[in-house]
Amino acid sequence: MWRLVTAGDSGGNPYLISLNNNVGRQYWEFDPKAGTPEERARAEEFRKRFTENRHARHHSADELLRLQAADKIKAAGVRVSKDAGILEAQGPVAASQVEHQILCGSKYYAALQQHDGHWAGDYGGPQFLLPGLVIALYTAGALDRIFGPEAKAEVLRYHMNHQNEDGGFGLHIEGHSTMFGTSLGYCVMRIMGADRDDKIVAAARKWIHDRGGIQHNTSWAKFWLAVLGVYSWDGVNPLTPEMWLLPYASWTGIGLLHPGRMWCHCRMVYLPMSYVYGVRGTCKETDLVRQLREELYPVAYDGIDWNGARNLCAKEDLYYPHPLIQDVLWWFLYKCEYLLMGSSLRKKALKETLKLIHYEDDSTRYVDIGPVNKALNLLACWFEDPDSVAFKRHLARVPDYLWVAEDGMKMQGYNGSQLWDTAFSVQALVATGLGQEIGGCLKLANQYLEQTQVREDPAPPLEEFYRHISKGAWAFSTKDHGWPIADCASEALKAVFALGTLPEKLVGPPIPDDRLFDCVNVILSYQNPSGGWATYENTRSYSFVELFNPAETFSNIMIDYDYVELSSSSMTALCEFRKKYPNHRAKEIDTALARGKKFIQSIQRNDGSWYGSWGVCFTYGTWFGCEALSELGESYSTSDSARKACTFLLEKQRKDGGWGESYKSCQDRVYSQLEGLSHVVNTAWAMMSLMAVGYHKVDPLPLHAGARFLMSMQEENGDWPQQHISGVFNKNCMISYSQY
Ligand code: LAN
Repeated sequence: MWRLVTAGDSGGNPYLISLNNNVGRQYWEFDPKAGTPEERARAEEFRKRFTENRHARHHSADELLRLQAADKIKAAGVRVSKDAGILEAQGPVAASQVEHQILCGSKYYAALQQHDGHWAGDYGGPQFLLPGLVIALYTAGALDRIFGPEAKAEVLRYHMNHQNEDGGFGLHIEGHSTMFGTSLGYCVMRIMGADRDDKIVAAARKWIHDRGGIQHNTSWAKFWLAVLGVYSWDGVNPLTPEMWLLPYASWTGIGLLHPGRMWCHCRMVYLPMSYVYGVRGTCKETDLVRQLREELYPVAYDGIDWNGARNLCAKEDLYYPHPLIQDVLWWFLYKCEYLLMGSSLRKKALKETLKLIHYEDDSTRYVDIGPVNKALNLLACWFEDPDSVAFKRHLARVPDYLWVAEDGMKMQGYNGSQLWDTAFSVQALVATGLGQEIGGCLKLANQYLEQTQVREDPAPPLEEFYRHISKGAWAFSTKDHGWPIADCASEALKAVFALGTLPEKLVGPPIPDDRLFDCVNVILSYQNPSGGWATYENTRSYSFVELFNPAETFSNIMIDYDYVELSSSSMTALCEFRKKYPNHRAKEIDTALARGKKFIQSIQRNDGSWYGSWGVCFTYGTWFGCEALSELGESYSTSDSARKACTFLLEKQRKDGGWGESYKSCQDRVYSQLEGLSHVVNTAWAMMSLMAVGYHKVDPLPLHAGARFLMSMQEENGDWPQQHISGVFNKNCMISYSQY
């Protein structure tokens, strides 16, 4: 049976390095002896149910994780007794009923906590991540070291469950079929041992052939297919590693395009890509590779016009079409390749990229910033030296990204969302006022926060590696990952303050002041001249650079932009900090908040909403907007901004009392209602927004209706169901936030 291992020791693996004994690390392990026959039967039942409903419900409910916590859940002894007909009732809900359901929810949630204090959950959703890892491992001849027969079966189960009815695979689990998802999914299935005549494989092949073959694809897919050797490097737009040798200074003009100024995720993806491209790193030609060349095209492989294929892209994938200027640039660089290949300039550029790749690996303990550069860096290290320690260290960290649920095995969008979920969980649990009942859980969570704070900057000189300071911040997942983020630092700081409202006896010792000062230092350093806050770094260039965004499926990836979410989290954290330490950097904080407030108001849309970039969508953004307004002293009765936000939300409330927003809002940038039931997560965000600015004092009834919806949705054991996917990145790709 599959078991989630949390914060285990290294199991004697000398290649696994950790700063804090692997606190927060999570991976799934297959143990044939684990579990009773009843548990295994339950797991099978969950799998069967998922498969039966796979076209209606795409999100796992993390049943295997919940099964593992079954004893703790049973011991919590929760039994929700719901009022029959609650949804149909009118007027205020009974406070005692609300309290009962909150208690049940909190106890249930506490039972899900891991022994090191964090909450674990499925952080899947995107379907273009696992293929990169699988192709990298297959190329390096290391596939079987990560994927045993049971894991391979789970990967195939995942593909069977997430294939769309038309035979294709989406960019993410809820998306329409794309060439990106289908061509790479096809390769994964075949590499994992599926037969070419398998029903699922044949349907995917038909989808591909109907669209003319895999050359009609996104640039990232072409890259991976070229690595695998089923697509020619001549059909890939240049990923010139020499870009790393450009001058950085902005006065040079060209310096504004230096990759060191890109959004860190974009930069860290194009870095190893440019190395692998620069050496044309390709898998050795196996029988499978030869078969794939024949299976993936409706025409003969040898007859393909590769130069002409560079800019082909299936219409299903085309979210951000290349502007003409980009195609001109690629054409020019394509021609330059004949001169650059093998030149001393190329050697110098490759050396530079390797230096940066090794730095990233070392400063993240080989976790790497995200799933894409994880697979790419592993591959680059293998191409550099297959016997290297670096490659072995990479292998040790691969399981950190893999998740198993009843829908199968997937690669997650990060090495988990541990810190993020723990920070919000603490704030929510403290807000219940049930400290006495769940003190033990809060104490553990406190330990997690303490052990996870980043205590040092990455190795100097930071500028040489294009890194921002980190000391005092928190990362999204674990300390070993270590990349600081403005809102992760801020929400963790708010969680620390929330814990500070409870007796130390109950929740354990607070984090010392000087460490909180370090955190505030990072938060302040993140504010941009605009007054807003971006994600991991300051904004380093201008939005015109987006003209050179080569990724057809993602928008806004080139630089780190200001966001309402990041700005709001940073400001609300600063406000709380100011209440507790009114004399620490008081002037700077006041100025930062005044500038931030202007910024937040300037990006509010005319209809009163804010566009959310990391959750679905206007309900998410508006929640952050309202939280910031509220901490800055604005409310429904005093501020136009707050009133407009409430009007917006109230217009979107639905018949069942809830809110339900579709992910289409993110792509289209227009509010889009979900079909069917409302969504508990959107409902919670909308209610918190309204209450933050005091709307309940004006008219409490819409909030009672929202509460009734939430209460009606709670399950008997205290849990809430997983509905539609609720996270997003780069406008077009969805990602799961199971704890929301
Ligand atoms: C994340 C996850 C966390 C998220 C929040 C902290 C919630 C947000 O407020 C700021 C942005 C951030 C840090 C974020 C950015 C984009 C990420 C890293 C992800 C959504 C997780 C996966 C995604 C990453 C870019 C996926 C790889 C794809 C590429 C286009 C490189």
